[in-house]
Amino acid sequence: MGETPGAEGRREMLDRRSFLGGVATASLPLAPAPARDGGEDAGHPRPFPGLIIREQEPLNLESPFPSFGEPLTPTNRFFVRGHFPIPRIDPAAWRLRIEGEVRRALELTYDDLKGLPAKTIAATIECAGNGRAYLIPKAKGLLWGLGAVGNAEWTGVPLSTVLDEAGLKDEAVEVILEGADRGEVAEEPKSPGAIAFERSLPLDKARKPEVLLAYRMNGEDLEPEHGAPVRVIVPGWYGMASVKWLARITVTPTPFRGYWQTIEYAYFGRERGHPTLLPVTVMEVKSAIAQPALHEVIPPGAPYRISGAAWAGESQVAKVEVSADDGATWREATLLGEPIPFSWRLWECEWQAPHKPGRYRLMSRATDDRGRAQPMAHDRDRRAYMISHSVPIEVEVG
Ligand SMILES: Nc1nc2c(c(=O)[nH]1)N[C@H]1C(S)=C(S)[C@@H](COP(=O)(O)O)O[C@H]1N2
Ligand SMILES: [Mo]
Repeated sequence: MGETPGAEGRREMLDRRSFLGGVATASLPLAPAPARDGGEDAGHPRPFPGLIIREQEPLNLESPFPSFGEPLTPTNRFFVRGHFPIPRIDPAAWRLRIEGEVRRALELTYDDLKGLPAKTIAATIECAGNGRAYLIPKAKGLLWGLGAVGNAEWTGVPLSTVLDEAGLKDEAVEVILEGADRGEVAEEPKSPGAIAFERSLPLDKARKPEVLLAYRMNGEDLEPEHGAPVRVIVPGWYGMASVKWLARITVTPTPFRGYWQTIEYAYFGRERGHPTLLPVTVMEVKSAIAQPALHEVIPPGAPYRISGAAWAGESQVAKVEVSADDGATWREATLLGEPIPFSWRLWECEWQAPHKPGRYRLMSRATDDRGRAQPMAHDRDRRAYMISHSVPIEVEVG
């Protein structure tokens, strides 16, 4: 790059490194489409056995949610969500540009980034379309069941470290995070030709210490499917904010209105009653039942341990309750382990299966520490995103 501001900035950064030490609907839940095993396909490498293929190209894989029982989702069971073909990027050739409303444009190599002080954060990532299979009427888009969510440990450099190095100008209001993946959205609403996957963060979130430029997931280098060599992790926000294959950061003087936050991943907020299209951001409070699985057969009269996970975006899960009588009565579940900010909380609840054989519907509902309760029905203003309502799991006692 020669003597560009980028090269200058990079040198400065390296020199200063040492200083940086510092009830939804009346009807029954729909079973998601029959699953194919993510390890079955002969033509593709198979790092992901046991995942459900929702789409082959671009690759979209769902976790088998009923098999969850660990606080951390193993990487090879973590859902994969992509809009375009996966770019394969040689870490040695990777460059991250930081430009726009900054005092010094920077260009970082993989080694530059790895030389900066890193931290590790456990964070739950949920796709904003998770649970879409349960919407009635049937929604457009990928029909995820319960498993477009996972909890992993992410290691990387806070985005704020890099923004501080570049120096934000007074005019700066947002950062656009741009992935290296590109393509044309062929179905309506179409994109204006080939576009990148990119999302913006307002500066107040971009500067939060939890937002990372991550290069490791669960202690290993990122897999290509999860954004190698470097992705953004935006704890507390729906997955679309956590841009994979990060290539460029552009600091802007105005809010960004790109495709992936206006046409897609946007919902209707209400400002003084006027519906206003807003980008999807913070995760809602939500719980889901992992065990029993849908249509599981349970012996009558026996104790059964219902279990699952609950998460609440930027707040904490305060309680989870379970109902076996369509919401007439609720029992408080036990929250397991300790609360970890931005991470889901596993929970369990003993249930005495009825003696009378038949079909029963189990529901869970979470409440967060700000008093927000998980809704029983999907709010239409959210379109096909932020699907957080309680999904009943029907089981067969007999
Ligand atoms: N560059 C890029 N980043 C992306 C996406 C994408 O298509 N391209 N998909 C987003 C969406 S919608 C989600 S839910 C998460 C999923 O992350 P994962 O595939 O590691 O589970 O990545 C986000 N980051
Ligand atoms: Mo997503």
